[in-house]
Amino acid sequence: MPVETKKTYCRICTAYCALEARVENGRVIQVRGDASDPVTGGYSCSKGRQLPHQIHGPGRLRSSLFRAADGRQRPIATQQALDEIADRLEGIIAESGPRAVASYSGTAAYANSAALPVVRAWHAGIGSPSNYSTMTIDQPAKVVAVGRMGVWGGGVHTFASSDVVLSVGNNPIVSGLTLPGGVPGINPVRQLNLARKRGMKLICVDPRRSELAKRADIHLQIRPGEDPTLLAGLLRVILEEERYDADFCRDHVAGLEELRDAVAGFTPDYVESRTGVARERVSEAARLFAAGPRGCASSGTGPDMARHACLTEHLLAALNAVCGRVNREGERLPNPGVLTPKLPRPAQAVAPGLLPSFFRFQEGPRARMRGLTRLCDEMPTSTLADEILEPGEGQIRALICVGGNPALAMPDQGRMLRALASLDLLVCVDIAQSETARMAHYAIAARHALERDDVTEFMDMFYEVPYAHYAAAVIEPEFDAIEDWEVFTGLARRMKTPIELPGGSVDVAGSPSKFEVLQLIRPDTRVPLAEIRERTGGHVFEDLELVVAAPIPGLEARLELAPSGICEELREVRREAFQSPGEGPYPHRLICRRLRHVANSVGRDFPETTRRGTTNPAYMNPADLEQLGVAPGDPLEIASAHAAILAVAEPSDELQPGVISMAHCFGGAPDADVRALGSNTGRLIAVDRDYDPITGMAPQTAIPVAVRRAPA
Ligand SMILES: Nc1nc2c(c(=O)[nH]1)N[C@H]1C(S)=C(S)[C@@H](COP(=O)(O)OP(=O)(O)OC[C@H]3O[C@@H](n4cnc5c(=O)[nH]c(N)nc54)[C@H](O)[C@@H]3O)O[C@H]1N2
Ligand SMILES: Nc1nc2c(c(=O)[nH]1)N[C@H]1C(S)=C(S)[C@@H](COP(=O)(O)OP(=O)(O)OC[C@H]3O[C@@H](n4cnc5c(=O)[nH]c(N)nc54)[C@H](O)[C@@H]3O)O[C@H]1N2
Ligand code: SF4
Ligand SMILES: [Mo]
Repeated sequence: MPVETKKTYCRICTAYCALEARVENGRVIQVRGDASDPVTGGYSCSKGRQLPHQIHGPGRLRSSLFRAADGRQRPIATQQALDEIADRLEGIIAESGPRAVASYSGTAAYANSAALPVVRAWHAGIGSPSNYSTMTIDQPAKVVAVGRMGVWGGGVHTFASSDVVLSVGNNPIVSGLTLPGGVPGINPVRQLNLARKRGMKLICVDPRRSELAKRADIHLQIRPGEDPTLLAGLLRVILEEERYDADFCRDHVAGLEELRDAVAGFTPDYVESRTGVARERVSEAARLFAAGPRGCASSGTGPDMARHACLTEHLLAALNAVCGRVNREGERLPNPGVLTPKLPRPAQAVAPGLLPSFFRFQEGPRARMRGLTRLCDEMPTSTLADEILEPGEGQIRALICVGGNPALAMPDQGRMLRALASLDLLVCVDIAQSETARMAHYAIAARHALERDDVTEFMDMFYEVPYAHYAAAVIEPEFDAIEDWEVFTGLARRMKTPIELPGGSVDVAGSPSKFEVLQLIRPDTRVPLAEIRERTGGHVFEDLELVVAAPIPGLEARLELAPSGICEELREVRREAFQSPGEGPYPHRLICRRLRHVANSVGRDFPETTRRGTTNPAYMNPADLEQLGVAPGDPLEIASAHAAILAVAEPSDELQPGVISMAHCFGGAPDADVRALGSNTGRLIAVDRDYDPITGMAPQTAIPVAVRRAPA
């Protein structure tokens, strides 16, 4: 059998690296970065290069399973499983109403270009608002910030055109995360080096000397969770020293004086005492950012997992707004979006009321707890466990998980495990025998990314150039596996409910192809989907030209610097008692991080990971370990006000004393061996304590903890 080489892209993280897959006998035997790709340039990481193991290795879910009367999971034909699931869903809806039927879409559902829209449309079809996803436990604060301030029609300055970049709690060199104006996660070191060569300056705010911080011109090694104070301090310097763009502010922002008043108390001395960043460094960073002339402030998960995340995101957007860091009328946008509808990009603020429902909150169906509302077109995921556990009208009885692993990923893991175990029906659509799949009544064997078509739609607006990649399936599955979205069209066919997409209804009675469904999801792309599919590999559509348009008359609006709640929250932060390091019953701060060799819960069984050791170490400053009398590799006990976990100590001089840096999505049962499985930081979090009043997120970083040697 000859070996064929086929082009595709990796979907483990959103860097979407273009790959060449070597296929022999219908199996992927090797993948490598595609050096001919105009954007990803041959880059790949060890996770991507281990895709053959993910597809063909022992962790793969090679058959759908049902839970038999004896409690064991047994193989079942997928279509038979869908018959039975549809029956049970109909029964639950008849008894308890459609709200009792929920879904949770995880990171892998976002990587499938048809899954999310079909899941949402399926929910609309059955009349259930109970769709959840990782969006509302990840960075919903960014969505809230747009929903309160409004947004500039012409967009912020791109990385490639920036003279200065302020990156807060984002480590794209490891995470591959790309956000507008931030350091791109695609071939990140190369992109950074190119930018440095043209003189770009990087300011990095991170409690850890991260891979990105090591390459920054200024690293502000902040105390965990103190971003609002630092950013308010930066704004104060810029406003006080009149370094902002007064012309832009006069014409396009509102609330400047209120904001100025609200940040007045964040004096350099106060900022230094609270954040641990020397006052001179704060001023230096503020002046460098304000000097621009082009640039962008942006963030990753770090500050968005902390308390006051919505305020932090607002202050970042305010920094960009007061410095006028937006594309002006007549400027050419380097990427108008290949798969995005042909809408104009005007040089004006767009008011929150004109934005799509995705950005709205405090309207529509409400969660039954904590006064929370829909956000990002979904119910807030922090309430999912309680919506399952809490009796009464609207209680969730059935949950379909697709491309997610809530048993390990969810903050407040104990609560989520209890909730999952209490469901009348748990369905898990996964490629692997995940922790959630093992708990399910039905585990549905899904097609792997390389066994299906996809297009780079999630990243479309985040690329710096008009790039798109349509990857056709590289191989067919060796067994009975189904596409994620086909689970929902299959259920819709059986339940006789519609699936309406922007381009029309899905023919659920027939068997539409992925391409047809993608066309219904994106009926109005700048480049026709068929044209993107015709190319093998990724392509830059050079001819796409979009110039920032003149403002649309009648839609005048201003970027709102001081919407309701913001100045109040700033004053609240200023009044808050804050702890100095080492004080109180929980003197340490546990911060979130990503590890290079795993993506959330994915990759823990990859050969390179298991060679390295399978735990998620608790990284700490060596002086802390010495003080605790703990040697590297020894077990530690980490206790929050909610729970305690064991973890394996690992010295790291990237951290200041008092800080512990640990990855999430590890661990097994509470009493499992931490050296073999790692430990679950989500256990330390209580979703009903200290949560954000808009997003419902409880802090997933800067968690106050006490650390000691593990008791024998
Ligand atoms: N304490 C703490 N908790 C956190 C975080 C934190 O920083 N700290 N981070 C949070 C964040 S940002 C996120 S996004 C969540 C992640 O939460 P999840 O998305 O729930 O977790 P993942 O491990 O990414 O789950 C991916 C699952 O999809 C499966 N999969 C892979 N490919 C496919 C496919 O093609 N089809 C299907 N059906 N399944 C597939 C994998 O086997 C895996 O089981 O965790 C959150 N939890
Ligand atoms: N290798 C790998 N890649 C991944 C993932 C993975 O698990 N592994 N997960 C994927 C997912 S779901 C997501 S959402 C993205 C996330 O992508 P990123 O947001 O880039 O994630 P991290 O690499 O954890 O970077 C967050 C940084 O924030 C810092 N930080 C922690 N607490 C604070 C704080 O209070 N303030 C500030 N300023 N910084 C803080 C951490 O030290 C860390 O360096 O990555 C994705 N890519
Ligand atoms: S996991 Fe690695 S190879 Fe795959 S897209 Fe992300 S950076 Fe690229
Ligand atoms: Mo995430």
